[in-house]
Amino acid sequence: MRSYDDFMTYMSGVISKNVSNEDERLRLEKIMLRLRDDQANIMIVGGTGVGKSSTINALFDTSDARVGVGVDPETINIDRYEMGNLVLWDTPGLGHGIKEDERHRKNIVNKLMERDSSGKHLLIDLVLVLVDASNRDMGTSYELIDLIINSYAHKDRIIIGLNQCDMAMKGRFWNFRENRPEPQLTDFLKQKVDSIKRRIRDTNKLDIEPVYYSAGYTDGKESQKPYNISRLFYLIVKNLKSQKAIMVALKKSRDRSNFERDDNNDGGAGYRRKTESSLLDKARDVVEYACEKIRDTFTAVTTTVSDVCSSIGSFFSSLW
Ligand SMILES: Nc1nc2c(ncn2[C@@H]2O[C@H](COP(=O)(O)OP(=O)(O)O)[C@@H](O)[C@H]2O)c(=O)[nH]1
Ligand SMILES: [Mg+2]
Repeated sequence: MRSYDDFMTYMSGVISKNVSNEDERLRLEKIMLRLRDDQANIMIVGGTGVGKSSTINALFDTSDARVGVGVDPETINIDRYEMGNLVLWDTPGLGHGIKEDERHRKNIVNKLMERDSSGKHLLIDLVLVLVDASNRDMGTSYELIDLIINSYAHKDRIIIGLNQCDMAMKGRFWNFRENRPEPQLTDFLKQKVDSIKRRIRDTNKLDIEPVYYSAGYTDGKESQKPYNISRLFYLIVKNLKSQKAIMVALKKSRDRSNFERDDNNDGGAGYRRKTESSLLDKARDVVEYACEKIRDTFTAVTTTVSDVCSSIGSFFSSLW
């Protein structure tokens, strides 16, 4: 039991157990059906070779991904990957020359302002901007970051990832055997994080804490596992709203070893715990939303919430 469908069936079961009125139960089923058909849309944007595809593969189970062909000429450069309730928009960054950049800028802005099918909300639920951690000339990256901050209304749902942190000092001070940075590299990466943070605060009056990580790689017989993907995954879940976070979490990669190495040095346990606790909060939000919609009594809401919280933990644990 780990699909979003299973999850919604389970949630419906728990909620309707506490709804005695037949009419309210029918209304509840409708709400749950609507939530079940919902999708979470994440834009992953960054220059060619920064590691967008590798990051997607490290984070998510892409085995059932359907690749969409751009039909809209305005967004022809954006690749769409649909995996059930999760949709990823793989979007090129800037730095391709004046003419092409102009087109990419338009693509990005259009996508960030696009509405979902209801017309009530923005289509894109979260943006992950990827920057190469070894990048010394940040001009183009800042241009991209500024563009996104200025065009996207959900400022608190912009994540900045510094990928290829293993290569940030040309591979020096990366402990290949233990797959982690040595203190010299950690210092370097922390300085990079701080300088990006400061630049964004000064220019955009916004606080964003970039996260450095490595998506890892496989290259013939050489391969390296990811580092800090657990932290990136946690940030994504934490920043998304209620059911959207759950949809995304249920698409977590089944390869556990992707989530074992991070800056907590505890085999992934710390971020796992934080992610599970965040998911429990999101599940609580879904329950409260559904109960409010059917105008159930206050007692029924609190009973349902505590029912869900006491039994849903194992559902989320099964993701690891
Ligand atoms: N050393 C290292 N290589 C990486 C990392 N992430 C991606 N790569 C490699 O960088 C190249 C470009 O990655 P890809 O995911 O195709 O980038 P995209 O063009 O943004 O989709 C590939 O050869 C990857 O194996 C990383 O964290 N560390
Ligand atoms: Mg790619």
